[in-house]
Amino acid sequence: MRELNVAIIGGGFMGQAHSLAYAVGPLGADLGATVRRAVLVDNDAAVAQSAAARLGWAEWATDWREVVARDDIDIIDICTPPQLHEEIALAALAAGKHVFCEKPITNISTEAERMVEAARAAGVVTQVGFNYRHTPAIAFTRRLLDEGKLGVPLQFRGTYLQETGFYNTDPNRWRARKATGGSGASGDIGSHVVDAAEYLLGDIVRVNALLRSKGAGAETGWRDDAERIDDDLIDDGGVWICQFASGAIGTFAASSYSSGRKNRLFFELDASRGAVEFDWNSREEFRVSYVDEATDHRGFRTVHTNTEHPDGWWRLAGLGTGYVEISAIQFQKFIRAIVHGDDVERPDFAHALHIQQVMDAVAESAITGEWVDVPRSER
Ligand code: SOE
Repeated sequence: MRELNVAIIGGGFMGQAHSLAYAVGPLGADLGATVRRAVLVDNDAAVAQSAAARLGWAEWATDWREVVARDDIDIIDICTPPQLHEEIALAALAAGKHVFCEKPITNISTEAERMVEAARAAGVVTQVGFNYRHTPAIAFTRRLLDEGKLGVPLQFRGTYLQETGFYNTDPNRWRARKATGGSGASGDIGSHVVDAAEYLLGDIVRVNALLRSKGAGAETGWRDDAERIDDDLIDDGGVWICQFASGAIGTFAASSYSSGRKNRLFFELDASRGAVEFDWNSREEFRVSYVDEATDHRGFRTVHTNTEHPDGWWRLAGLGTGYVEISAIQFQKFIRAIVHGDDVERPDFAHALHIQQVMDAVAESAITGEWVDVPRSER
């Protein structure tokens, strides 16, 4: 059987999530190849050595350029801070590697445009780590839309709330600076709910946003402190409204200062024949309502996902499809695309470019106070 050798660049939090996904993914489905955790790269030798041993990588290294050039490596998986994504991806694409990149694809969409062009020229498989969309309940919502069972989407209301801001207080961590992290909660976690929205409803074409920055003082918002918007001020969250190309409309909220919220990605979707409600904190189920329900049975019903649903992990509903499983599912799709040329929809570089263009528009609108158009995607 074909063996695919992976080199992962970055041995931190997402490096661990990806390592678990590589270990579990091939056991959960026939991918047509084995996946070998060949090299873990981190610029800190001690981190690289300990993470490689702990996460089951055959080798460790500190020089990503040397690893990208190796003929025995088939896949480069980028788990570094986003300001490094473009340089590593362009080198890996030039070397003919398939590239998986953590989100955001980059901090600014002009960099992402170059990555999309290089990927097209290289003719390889690319994907970005918008993993929540692979949750069976979200993938099934997309199936209901595709089959017309929900009718025409009317309104999407999505939120992604965490309380990490209160506890991740190191001012020197890369996420705390715009020059390295690119944005605060709006791009870091807001991009996930934007991806879910575009996966379900298609392109967002314009946005209007308010962002708040802790650095701007607790009582004021982003727009009131325009002079405070420097290269390194990041948002602690924000709200924005949008219009989709389909004519549907949407509202979003993202915050890393939502006390008590434990990684709560949540959305409601209203459509002409029904509605869906999803909460990552109850991810084994979702709630659906159909307009044409019998009059004495109208209202939301709770559906529990299992192998009846896309990428359902267990026949027995309620066993759990968590963060490792959705990351394993995303890699199953990535590997199948490499081995079999599967054209199943995946968040490739071209899709991730559009997400970045939406987030760039959110950041611009938060400064100008105006509606900002988003280029149509090239998907
Ligand atoms: C932010 O706290 C974060 O780690 C995101 O960066 C990830 O993309 C998300 O999956 C979990 O939360």
